[in-house]
Amino acid sequence: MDKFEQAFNELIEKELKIEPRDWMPEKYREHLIRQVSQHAHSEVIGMQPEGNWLLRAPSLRAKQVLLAKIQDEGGHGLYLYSVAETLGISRQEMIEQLHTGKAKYSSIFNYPTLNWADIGAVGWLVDGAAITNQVSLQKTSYGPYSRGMVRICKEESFHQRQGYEIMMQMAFGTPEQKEMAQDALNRFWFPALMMFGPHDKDSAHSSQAMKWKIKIESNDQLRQKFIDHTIKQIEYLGLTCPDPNCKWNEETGHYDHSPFNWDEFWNVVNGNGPCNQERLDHHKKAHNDNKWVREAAAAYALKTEAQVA
Ligand code: FAQ
Repeated sequence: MDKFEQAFNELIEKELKIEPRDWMPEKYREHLIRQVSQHAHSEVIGMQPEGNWLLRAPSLRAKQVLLAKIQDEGGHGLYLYSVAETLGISRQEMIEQLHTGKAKYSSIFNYPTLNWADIGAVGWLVDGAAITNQVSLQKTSYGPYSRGMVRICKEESFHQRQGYEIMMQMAFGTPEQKEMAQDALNRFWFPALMMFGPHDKDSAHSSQAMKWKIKIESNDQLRQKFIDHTIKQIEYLGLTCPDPNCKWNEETGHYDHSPFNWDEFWNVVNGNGPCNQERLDHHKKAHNDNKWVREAAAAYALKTEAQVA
């Protein structure tokens, strides 16, 4: 082991941060580029299922709140692309990897939002799951990613509450609204739990990620944490958990759950979910349609640079 590797290992061991100009193993850099770029793509693609309801929000207030939330998600994508750029990949390369299917984004965004209750379920469950993971990632070993997570988590907690507020309005509304809330919960429960990734034993990257302290808690630990605190929120709403086996277990001190449908998960991850094609087509179209904006901004930046020089 040379002195650079030794210095890197010491920083990891002492739970200090690795910064962009520090020496790092090539595999650590590649691992982070993969994870952070996929995280960025998830934030950006995640704007689509919610954007679907912007023009149909039931009140001006609801529309303003949803618009602010969706803009925040776009902002999170931009922070995260910037984090990945500090590791030596360009934004253009990341977008190409998304468009060619080399880079993934979260499975959850390949499910449709069919009605307004689904917007509540996305904010409550999807942002709730994202926060559970991201609070843990605040302690990740790569400095820019960790600092980005601190800011993102503050905004995500507002997002989770806007979703829960919609769920409360629906669950405490008319019987039809309550039924819609239950139906949204039924459809989003298992896909939200699968956002945490495969079980630890099947997770290809977890073991190394935990050695490098990129991941602080495992997929299963985070999933269990999310289940444990969300069940109480389901009860408060007067709704029923769609998993009949979700019962408190005195021995483990956690809620149990049924086995997940991993075939469905991998099917969605591998591009065959209900909305995969639509999400990617939409992103590609927006990217191509907005080419002139990127060109104009680049030309303006060059002109300003020349004037300053
Ligand atoms: N979907 O070995 P692992 C949000 C892939 S942000 C798709 O366990 P890892 C905000 C994984 O990439 C939500 N693919 O992988 C919002 C790998 O494939 P690869 C996104 C998945 O990296 C709310 C393979 O399976 N959050 O929601 C998924 O150690 C509302 C093997 O898996 C993040 O990205 C999945 N669910 O753990 C926005 C957080 N799970 O890369 C708008 C950061 C696994 O070899 C609206 N990411 N895969 O081709 C992470 O923490 C991790 O990357 C995990 C996966 C936990 C997602």
